[in-house]
Amino acid sequence: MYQGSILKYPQFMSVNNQTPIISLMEGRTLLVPAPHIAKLTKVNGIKVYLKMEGLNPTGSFKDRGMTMAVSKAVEKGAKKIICASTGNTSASAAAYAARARALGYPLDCFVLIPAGYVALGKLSQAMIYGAKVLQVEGNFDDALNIVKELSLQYPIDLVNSVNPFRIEGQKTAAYEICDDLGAAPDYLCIPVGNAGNITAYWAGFKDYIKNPSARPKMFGFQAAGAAPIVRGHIVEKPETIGTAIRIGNPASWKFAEAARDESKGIIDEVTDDEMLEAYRIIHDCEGFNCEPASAASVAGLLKASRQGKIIPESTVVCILTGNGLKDPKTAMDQSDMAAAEKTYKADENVIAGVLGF
Ligand code: AN7
Repeated sequence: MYQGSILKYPQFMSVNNQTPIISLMEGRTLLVPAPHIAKLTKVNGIKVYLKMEGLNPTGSFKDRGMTMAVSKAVEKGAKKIICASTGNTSASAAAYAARARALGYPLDCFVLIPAGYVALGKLSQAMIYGAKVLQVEGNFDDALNIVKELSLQYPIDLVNSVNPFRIEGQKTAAYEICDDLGAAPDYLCIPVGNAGNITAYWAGFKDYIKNPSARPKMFGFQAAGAAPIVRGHIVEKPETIGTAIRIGNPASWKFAEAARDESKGIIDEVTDDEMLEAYRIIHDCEGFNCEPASAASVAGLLKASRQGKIIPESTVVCILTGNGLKDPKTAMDQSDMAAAEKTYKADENVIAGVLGF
């Protein structure tokens, strides 16, 4: 029986028989073909797949790292964990702390989030999972600085991706892709925020694919209003509709650059308009879902194809990092609200008329 992402690939994880595995059966997410997006790239013979990370237990890829971080925290007897978050990390940390408590380990979870910039679905998850949610008057980068300091000064474990166990756990998505395709893809397109995930995927491909030339090129995409790696300097006031990646000073900046350089990839930016267009395409033309920031991977693929950076006959995997239900507000804002709010008489003939019969 499937026992979660750590026990699926224990040879690559820092666990032993003594480690209490705190799992919610994360991982084993679907890799689905995206023929419409493939067509839009206009690249001959291209195959495009979406890795549906929104299918994880709390609806994002963070669960893969959190199962490791929380298992290791519990192993060493931690009683409190803390993180800063644009939303998904907080939902995941809160859920795994609840799971730890269910298994008999007392573990309190504290999360710092930028006031007013966390999608409702994520905030509600952190709350119902029993975390203490503190909204700070600042952005993610401010919150991360605070929790880093607190974890140095007080007995509280940091579960942001600066925690190496988070990155280690997130490598499992790369293994799954290789297992599903029978090889690594040629390109891996992925949104970049704090840059932990691109770091983890690259480490995962290096673990799994011994021949360097058989590893994918890493194509990371930041939001244009929050693109410090692209610009080469910290962005003091990051802004983007993809609030998950509204980050101006990524913790894993150097590792992301290494992933880019070692794989002969790129880290580029996509505008909010490009992200929203891809967000619509993923829903309306493929039938799959994701949150706005996740669509940066597909927006990036479309941009890179226009620029001739994708060679014919390639296999491309785009990571859809989070579930579309996390952010109902953006979905509604992108839709025809006037039409949705109009009401009709409960009458068959009236409705038939509206349907155009
Ligand atoms: C849906 O939850 O940083 O480059 O605090 O939620 O590894 O940071 C979330 C990041 C992409 C970027 N897609 O990944 C947090 C947080 C979604 C995300 C990213 C995030 P990283």
